[in-house]
This record gives sequence, structure tokens and C-alpha cells, in this order.
Amino acid sequence: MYQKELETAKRAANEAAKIIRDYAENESFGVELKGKNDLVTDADLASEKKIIEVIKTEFPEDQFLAEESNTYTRLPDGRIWIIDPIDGTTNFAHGFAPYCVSIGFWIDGKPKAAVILEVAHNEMFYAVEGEGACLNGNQIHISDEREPSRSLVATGFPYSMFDLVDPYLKVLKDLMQKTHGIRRAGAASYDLCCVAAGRVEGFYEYGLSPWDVAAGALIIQEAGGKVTDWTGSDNWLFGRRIIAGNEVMCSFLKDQVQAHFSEKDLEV
Ligand code: 2AM
Ligand code: CA
Repeated sequence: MYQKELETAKRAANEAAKIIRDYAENESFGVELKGKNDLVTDADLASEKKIIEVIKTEFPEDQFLAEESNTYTRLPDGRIWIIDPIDGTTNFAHGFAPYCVSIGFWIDGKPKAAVILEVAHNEMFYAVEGEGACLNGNQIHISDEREPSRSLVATGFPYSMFDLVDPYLKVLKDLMQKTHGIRRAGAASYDLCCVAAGRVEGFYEYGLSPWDVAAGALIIQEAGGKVTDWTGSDNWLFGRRIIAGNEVMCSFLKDQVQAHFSEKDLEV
């Protein structure tokens, strides 16, 4: 099922990547600030326009939740495409990989198909509900490592909600000592793909938006992994707090954040 949606998302991602690469090669794009540390470039806007155009040609009735034309504060019923035209805009603006196009297709609050294209290395991760996850045509699976001391953990540094930086740093300090190491790639959709492909064992971050996680979560679930919020429940799409990994890593990371964040800061 959802093969047409998957193929359309792949085509939209490839078309968007062409645009993003052109901007990257010409290095003459405009960069604006949406808020503190919050960049938007001409490439984000052109990429989003192209993705929506490609999808609308095939599915004119569908709804869209896209970063640069953000419209919804909760997920409406029915068919919706959740799009980040460039995830990792700060990376992109500095010419620092990874940066991704992320396209998730949902129906009635459930993910059905997902594509994440890492533009600099041309890695296409994708999944369809019930059919597994792939990277460039090959099936991927999460890591089966269950020992935190042999695990690599990905995270993102806070760029907003700075009042939570202190507990975040305490978690980071603990994890430095309890794991194989921490990686901060700068693009949440890519971090989620790294969990799905078994490159890292776990991922946690706060402050993320639906378009950062809508596609990656399905790719992880279809690769055999789990996605939760920081209380262990499933409010991760709009909840701004996410944990991902295998069962053991999710529970380990939940214990770490719960040890340092106050009860009220674990939820929106
Ligand atoms: P973005 O590039 O689409 O904004 C980095 O930790 C992750 O957080 C990226 O996925 C990035 O996605 C997201 N993010 C959201 N707002 C951000 C901001 N103002 N600065 C840096 N990263 C941001
Ligand atoms: Ca973005």
C-alpha cells in the first residue's frame, strides 16, 4: 500500500535536492533570521514550493504541514503531508553536511510513508507502514546493541527553550561517562535515520517541531525501533521531546532525562 505516495515523495525529494544543490554550488542564496538562531534561506523556500507542487500534482485534495508555511498546531484528520524542505538549515548555510529533505505522509494521525533524503551524500532513507525501511534500495535495521556502555548516542543541542539548558547539560555529562560517546549532527531527521540504520543506538532531543520528526519516526519504527516522548508515551509529534532507539536504549535514555529534568519539564 501507499506505493504511489512513496514514489511521489521520492520524486519530490529528488527535485528539491536538485534545487538545494544548485544553491549550495552557487553560494549566492539569501539568508534571513526568523528568530534567534533561526535561519531560513532562499533554498528552504524554493525547496518547499517544489515539494508541495510535485505532491499537489498527484494528490490535489491532500493537506500540508510544512515548516515555511506552517499552518497547524495539531494534526487534522485525513491525509496530510508533513514537510521539512531543509532539515539542518544552519548546516546548509555553513556548507556543513548533513542536511536533509524530510517528507512524511500521515492519515488520521498515523504515519504511512516517509522519505528522508540527505542531500550532500545523496542517501535516501524511506519506509512504508508494514513494509520495512530502506536506504538507497537496501533494507535497514536498528542496532541490536543493548549495552549503553557500548552504544553511541545522538542528540541536538538546545537552540531555544534555553531555561532547560542546565538539566540538558547534566544529562549530557552523565551520558559522556555512561556511553561510547555522543554525536551532534545538526539535523534531527538525519539523527533519526542514523538510529534506523544502526549507526547510533539512540537519540534524544527537545525543542523539535513536527516536520523534524514526522518522517524519521516511521523509518525507525519500520527498521524495528521505537519512538517515544520523554515520559515514555507517544506525544512526540507535537510534544517537542523525543527519544528513539531499541527498547533498552529508549528506557535507558528516558531514565537519564527523568533523572535531571523536573516532572513539569518532561512534558509540554
Ligand atoms: P531545521 O534546520 O529544520 O530548523 C538541530 O538540533 C535540529 O533542530 C535540526 O533538525 C533543526 O531543524 C532543528 N531546529 C529547529 N529550529 C532550530 C534553530 N532555530 N536552530 C537550530 N536548529 C533548529
Ligand atoms: Ca527546516
